[in-house]
Amino acid sequence: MSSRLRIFGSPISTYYNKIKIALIELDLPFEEVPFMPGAGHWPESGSPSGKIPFLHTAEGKLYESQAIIEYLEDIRPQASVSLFPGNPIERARCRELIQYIELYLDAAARPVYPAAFWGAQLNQDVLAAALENLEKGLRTLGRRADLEHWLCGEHYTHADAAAWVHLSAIRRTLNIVGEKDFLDRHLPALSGYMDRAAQRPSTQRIEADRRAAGRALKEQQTTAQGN
Ligand SMILES: N[C@@H](CCC(=O)N[C@@H](CS)C(=O)NCC(=O)O)C(=O)O
Repeated sequence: MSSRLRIFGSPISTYYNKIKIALIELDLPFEEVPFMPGAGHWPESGSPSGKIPFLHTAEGKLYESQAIIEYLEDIRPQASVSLFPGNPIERARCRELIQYIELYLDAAARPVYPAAFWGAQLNQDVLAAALENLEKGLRTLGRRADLEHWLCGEHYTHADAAAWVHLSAIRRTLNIVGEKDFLDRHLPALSGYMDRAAQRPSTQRIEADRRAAGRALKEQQTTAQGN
């Protein structure tokens, strides 16, 4: 069991929230340390890649959200319920779904984020490529995920945490760039699934923190522009 876990990053980050959901669901006490990417070269960058999130533990530092998730599972309190299914083939399928979500959906949408969230000009070619890749990613996920329940079946897993953080960010992005119905058109069962995931206390906590951090960031930017 760990004595002290410190997660570095920001509640506006999808990968940070994937880990934060795991910490909450696995009942692991943790501390949040605000850290934005772009802090310079390693080691000032906080992580070797310069990306957030990363985790400091009493035993050492860890980078990359999936490696961190696996570590949290290894140290979780015995009384907590694992967020991986019990049997090996289902556990592997859960990891497979996380790969689909991160490699084929998050990575597909990311080129549009600067226009959606950071004030950059929207490039129509970039948007068209993102939509084409997202369509393929949604088709792939839909073939393997159980959208009528939790993605891996009866129980909530890390795949559901990954689905919420990335797909809700993709949904916000598509709304901003005028593609509001894209997800429903290409994966109709997703909407009911997302409504169900939104009810979960861990989802509600990360969403409240994300909105508060987003507001604080906007205020900071407005103040900086005024100076
Ligand atoms: N593969 C990494 C991805 C982390 C990632 O992309 N983080 C974003 C924030 S959500 C970031 O730091 N972006 C800034 C950058 O790429 O410089 C993980 O799983 O932890």
